[in-house]
Amino acid sequence: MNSILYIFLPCKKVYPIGVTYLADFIHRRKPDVRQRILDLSLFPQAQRSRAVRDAATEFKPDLVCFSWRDIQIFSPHEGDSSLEHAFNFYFASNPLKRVVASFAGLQQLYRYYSHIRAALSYPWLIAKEFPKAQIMIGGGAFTAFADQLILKLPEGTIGILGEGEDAILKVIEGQSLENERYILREGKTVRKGQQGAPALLDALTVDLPYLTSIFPQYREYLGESIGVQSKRGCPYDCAFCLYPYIEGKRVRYRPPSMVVKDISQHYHQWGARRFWFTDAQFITGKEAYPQCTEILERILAEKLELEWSGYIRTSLITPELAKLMVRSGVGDLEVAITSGSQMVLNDLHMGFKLERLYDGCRYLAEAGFKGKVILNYSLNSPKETEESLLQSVESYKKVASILGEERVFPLMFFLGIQPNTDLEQRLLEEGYLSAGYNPLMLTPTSIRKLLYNPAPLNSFIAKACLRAWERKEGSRDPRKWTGSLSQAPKESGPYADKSLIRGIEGNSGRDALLSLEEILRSRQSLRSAKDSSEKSVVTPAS
Ligand code: B12
Ligand code: SF4
Repeated sequence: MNSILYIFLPCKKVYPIGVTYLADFIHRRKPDVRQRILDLSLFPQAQRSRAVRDAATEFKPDLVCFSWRDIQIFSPHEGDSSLEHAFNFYFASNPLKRVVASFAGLQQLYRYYSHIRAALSYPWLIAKEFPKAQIMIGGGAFTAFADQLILKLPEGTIGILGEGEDAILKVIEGQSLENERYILREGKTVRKGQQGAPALLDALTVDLPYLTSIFPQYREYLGESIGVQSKRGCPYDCAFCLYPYIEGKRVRYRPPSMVVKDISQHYHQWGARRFWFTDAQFITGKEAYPQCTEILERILAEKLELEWSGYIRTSLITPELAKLMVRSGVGDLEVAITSGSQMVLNDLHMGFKLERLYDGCRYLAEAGFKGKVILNYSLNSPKETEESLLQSVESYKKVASILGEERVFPLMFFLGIQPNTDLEQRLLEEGYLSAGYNPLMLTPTSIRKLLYNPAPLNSFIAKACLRAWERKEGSRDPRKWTGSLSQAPKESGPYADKSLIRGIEGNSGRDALLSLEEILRSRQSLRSAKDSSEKSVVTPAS
């Protein structure tokens, strides 16, 4: 095979780092293979089929590699108005609000299904109009839902779970995929392979001039946050998380010099100033300290004046690392505290101590950190009680007292149940989910289950959230996106995940926590008043 067309399936505009790494990897090993990257998010929906057809006609690829990054549009967090509609639909006491929410919910369901249908139509277009081309597909969303999606794709499509470098190379060379995580449908049978040793990342760098030549749309990303991967894999076991399933548990590091070379090329050649470490976890443990430290030191040594962010375990930040982070340009951070109860955290196998998380925040404050911290709470996790909810409110107050209230933005980020996670397994065993359920099939009942917020605590958590969101004048979802350029969200600050901006702007998470505290305290005082009146009735007889 001599030519590869990469097609990044439409999603909210985000730098398509995965396909850039794949194309670069192939180019280093097979410089004669012609390659082209097409990012469909940058076209209005009505022009996407034509863009696929035109690119395939002009480029004549032997191999078409589809990259499917996102499917989830029902996000379980308050940056997304679908959570508010869902809560209004299930919990609002005003029937009118329920009716309005049901219409909004229907619209969102329609968008969700059309998004999936449209994404599937492009591989079908290639299969019908360019039958000689081999089709491959991979990416985060494909990996998450491979079992369901492979059944909807043209027969013969090679699906790859997780990283795709070696698999694509093998397909071009005509080698067997037996040691890769492939999935393939033959009629009604689905075949799967298991990855042997995962690739080491010691040679992964990006040749930016080459990339620029095969990705003419790169200009649309000038000024955007650029993804950089410094390692793959996460050794933790957080019950709800899919990342170790996607990337593996074994951590593989890229040499810091190569990571910073990537950054520096984008900095000097494209003028990029904002970077996002796309690692499942930037600080994966103490073993990662030397690599993280060297990356940050090199950013400083090369005098790159940039802003960076990523998923960071605050509990692993040391005073030295905090200083380096701040000096090298760390921007806003998203910290998954999840709960203020150590018992709830332990039950979710989060593998960190709250005290260490507070220490990390303290070190950042001492180092002069001036960014925002989004503090994600997954209220109503398994083992949650009224007491543990109050502990979560306290934990917010504690972090706010360390970093300053004006910097800390709690965000309600309910547990979303994802396939191939411990949480899903546990809920299947408990009968909360039924075996064989389809995670892509959204109905009012399944949404209620998948946005994990079970009884008995659900109703007053929802009440607290709705109360807070109403105060902020209801739903104003700034994420007007269809992927088309004209409707791309306006620059709203340095944070890479623009969908979370809504939660920051309104700071409604703080109100939700404080409302929850109010509700819980009044329940407690009602209970103790009831107890004491019962006691006073009982006392004379005893
Ligand atoms: C970093 C990250 C983010 C960052 C991105 C920052 C940035 N500037 O790039 C932020 C925080 C902004 C973010 C946001 C969101 N994310 Co995100 N994100 C990730 C994360 C951790 C890494 C993605 C990444 O860039 N990896 C590094 C690159 C190199 O890998 P890659 O793109 O996956 O490509 C590799 C493979 O997938 C494969 N591959 C890719 N394409 C192809 C094609 C072929 C043919 C083959 C063979 C292989 C292949 O090979 C590539 C190289 O090895 C993943 C989870 C994970 N661990 O993978 C979630 C993930 C991709 N995100 C996810 C989601 C849902 C979102 C959001 C939509 C969440 C939300 N509801 O708000 C948003 C919006 C994203 C957007 N479009 O704007 C989901 C997608 C699955 C799903 N349920 O749909 C994931 C998988 C997390 C999860 N929930 O499990 N995200
Ligand atoms: S939540 Fe973070 S630390 Fe936990 S398993 Fe997922 S990526 Fe790793």
